[in-house]
Amino acid sequence: MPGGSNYLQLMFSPIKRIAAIHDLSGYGKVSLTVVIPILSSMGFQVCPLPTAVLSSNTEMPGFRFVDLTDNMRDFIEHWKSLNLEFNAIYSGFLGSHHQIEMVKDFIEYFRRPDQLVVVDPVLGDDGRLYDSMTPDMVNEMKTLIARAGIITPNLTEACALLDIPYDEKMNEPELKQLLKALSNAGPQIVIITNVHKSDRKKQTFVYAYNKLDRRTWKVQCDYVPANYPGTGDAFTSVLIGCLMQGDSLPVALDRAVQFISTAVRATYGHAHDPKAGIFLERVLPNLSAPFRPSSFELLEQD
Ligand code: PXL
Repeated sequence: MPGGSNYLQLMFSPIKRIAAIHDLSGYGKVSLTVVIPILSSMGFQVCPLPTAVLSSNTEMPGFRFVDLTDNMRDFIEHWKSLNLEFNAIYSGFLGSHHQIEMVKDFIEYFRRPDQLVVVDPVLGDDGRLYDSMTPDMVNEMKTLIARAGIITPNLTEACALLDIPYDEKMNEPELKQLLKALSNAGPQIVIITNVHKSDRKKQTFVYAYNKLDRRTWKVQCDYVPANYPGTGDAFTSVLIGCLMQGDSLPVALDRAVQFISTAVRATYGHAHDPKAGIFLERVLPNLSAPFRPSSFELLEQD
């Protein structure tokens, strides 16, 4: 009978399974309401482990919040008793150092060969840490990224994880050093998002380093003068889906960047509160469309 403890869940499974450790926000597209539709429409089964339930994302005034730390412990025990196995583990925004520790234990317990372990070390943006982030959490996050295969910090988070001052105008050799220093902390692939260049005020870039082949990639992002919460979650979800579909790292980066850019453009023209996030449903079908890589660049190896 399927579901029994000896059932070969992964080897013969027609569908790959992803444990997604994020919050669930009722309104304003972020976290699980972004992760689940994207990865489901790319053909993967998402098993959410909610860290908290909110009435809306935290950008909305007056949001309500229920912390699920204690329930998480119990849910994980249940998953252990079901002998669940995952092809990927993906964690995002975490609410306390206890939750970060729990994700570390989760990875240790559920680790298996050929598994993608992706940690988005959500700590801050634009040079400052979010109000809820304590020094304890930053330190705990340093030990969590050591257990990941892929991390996707923005520039602010990359600097915080390395205890260096945030410098918006970092040049390319400095960025390469940052990528390598982070990969020396553990992860095979380090992806830094939201990098601005001093000479191109209106453009942002994604940089990625794979320590297996020692190659560094750069992808340019379109500029649209609006900030939507949840685009980081969408970027990392598409990236994971692409890698699990068999794309190379640069093609996965390119597809993720193009998807976000299309989503932002599809949203921007409407009279819409940016705090509510992107109109994801309008662009989800793009994830099944044929893709033409267009903007990735290989940087010179040192
Ligand atoms: O990763 C974005 C995010 C996740 N979770 C919550 C948020 C946001 C961004 O605003 O409010 C609750």
